[in-house]
Amino acid sequence: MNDSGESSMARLSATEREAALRELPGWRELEGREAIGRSFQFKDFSEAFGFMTRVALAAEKADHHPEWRNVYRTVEVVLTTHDAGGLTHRDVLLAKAMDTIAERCGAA
Ligand code: H2B
Repeated sequence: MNDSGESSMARLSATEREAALRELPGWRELEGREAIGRSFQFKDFSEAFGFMTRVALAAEKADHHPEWRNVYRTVEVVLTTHDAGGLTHRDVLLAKAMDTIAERCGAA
């Protein structure tokens, strides 16, 4: 793994988590768990599932996978790095990718 790959697997410090969240409006820190979460709303199930399909391909490519739950047009996401026991740069990257994909999929 290269340098950025290695650093992407290091747990973020509290200061780094704060800085990362400032760049991720809409995301929040979960209580009692070192993880971030966000809820996405789409027009209907088809758009929500389209979003999940695109994210799934990106997640598989990055070998970093979301915890998520879909109810009709809502997708609730939790990101953390189990391998590191907390939040890492990988979660921040996936959160940003999800925001970009959601915007393209017409998220509210
Ligand atoms: N996804 C997430 N969100 N956290 C991980 O720690 C993680 C993952 N680990 N996807 C990966 C896969 C790991 O289990 C494999 C073996 O690389």
